[in-house]
Amino acid sequence: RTMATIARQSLKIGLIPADGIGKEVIPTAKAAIEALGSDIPKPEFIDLLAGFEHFAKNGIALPDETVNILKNECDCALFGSVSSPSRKVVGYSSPIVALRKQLDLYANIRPVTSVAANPGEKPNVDLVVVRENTECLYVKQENLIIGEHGKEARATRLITERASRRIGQMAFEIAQARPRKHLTVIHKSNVLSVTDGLFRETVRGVPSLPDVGGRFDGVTIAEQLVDSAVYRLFREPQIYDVMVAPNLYGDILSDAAAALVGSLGLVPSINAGDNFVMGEPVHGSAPDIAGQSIANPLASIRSAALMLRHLGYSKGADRLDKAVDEVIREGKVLTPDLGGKAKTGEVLDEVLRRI
Ligand code: GGG
Repeated sequence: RTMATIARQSLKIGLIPADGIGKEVIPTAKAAIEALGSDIPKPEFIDLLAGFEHFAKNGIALPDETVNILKNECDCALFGSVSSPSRKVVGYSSPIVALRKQLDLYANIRPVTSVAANPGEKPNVDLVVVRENTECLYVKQENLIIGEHGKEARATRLITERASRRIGQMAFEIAQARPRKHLTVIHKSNVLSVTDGLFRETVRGVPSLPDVGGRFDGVTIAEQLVDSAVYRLFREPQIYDVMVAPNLYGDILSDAAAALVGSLGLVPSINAGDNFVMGEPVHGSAPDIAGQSIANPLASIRSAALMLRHLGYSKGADRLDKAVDEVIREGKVLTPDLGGKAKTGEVLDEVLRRI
C-alpha cells in the first residue's frame, strides 16, 4: 500500500533524531537518501526537536513548532528513538506516542525479514507486524488511589471499532499485496472478551464491509491468542505472513520477532496515516551504547527505504534495501550487535558504496 505518488519538485523530510543513538543513526539515513540522486525528488531536510533530553533542558518533550512544521511543511519524516524514564516525571509525556496521535499515524508497520544467503532466495523469516498505533493502553489514562489495602493503580484500555477497522483494512491491503496473502489476527479475547473481542470481530469483518467489494477475497485469515503467537513465532516463524495486533501486543511482538533476524538494529518501521508517513527504527535510544558511534545504522536506512516505498518511490527504496542486504550478506563490516567490530560510520560507508 502506498500513498498516491504526486509530482514533486522536492521531498521535504522532517528529521527528529530525539534521544540517545537516534542522534547517531538518523544522520546515516539522511546520507543514504542523499545518495539516491535523481531516483527521488531532490530531498530537503528540516531538523526538528523532540525527546526526553529536550524535555530535561527546556521543559517540553514535543514542541508545538515540531508538530506544526511536520503538518504544514513536510512531506514525510524520520524519527530516531526516545528514552522515556520508567518512573512518572511530572510534566513529561512520551513525544513519540503524542506524535503518532497528533499526526493520526494510525498504523505502525514493522516488517521483520531475514537476509537469505543468496540474492533471490527466500528468507527464513519474512513477516510484517501491523500494530495499531493510537489506542489500547497507550491512551495513557492511568490513575493511582489509596484503597482499603493500600495503593491501587488503574489504566484504561481503549479499543474502538473505527481504529480496529482502519488498522484491519491496512493489514488486509498489506497481506493482499504480498505473495502469501495470509493474515493472522492477534488478540486475547478468551480473557479480554470485550476489548480484544471488539478488535477481533472488527478486523475479521473487514472483507465483508460494503466498500471492500471482494477486494480481499484472495487473503486467507487466521487468528491466534497473543501468548501462543509468541510461542509459535519462536518455534515456527515461517507460519506467519502478516500479523495484525492492538498497540501493546504489536509493540511486544515486533521486538520479539527482531530476535529471529539477529538484532533489533536491523528492524525498520513506518508510522503511516492516510496523509503522512514517518519512518522510525524499531529500536530504542540504547543509552548503554549512546555516544560510542557503534549503533547499527541499518534499521534507520531500511526505515528510510520503507518511507520512500510508501510514498511511491520504489526505485530509490529498492536501491537502499539492496545495499543493506548486501552489507549484511557479506558480513565483513558489521556493528557489535551483529558480532562485528565496525563503527556506525564504517557500516554507512559500506552501504553508500553499494547504492
Ligand atoms: N524508535 C523506537 C523507540 O524509540 N522505542 C522506544 C520507545 O518505544 N519508547 C517509548 C517512549 O520512550 O516513549
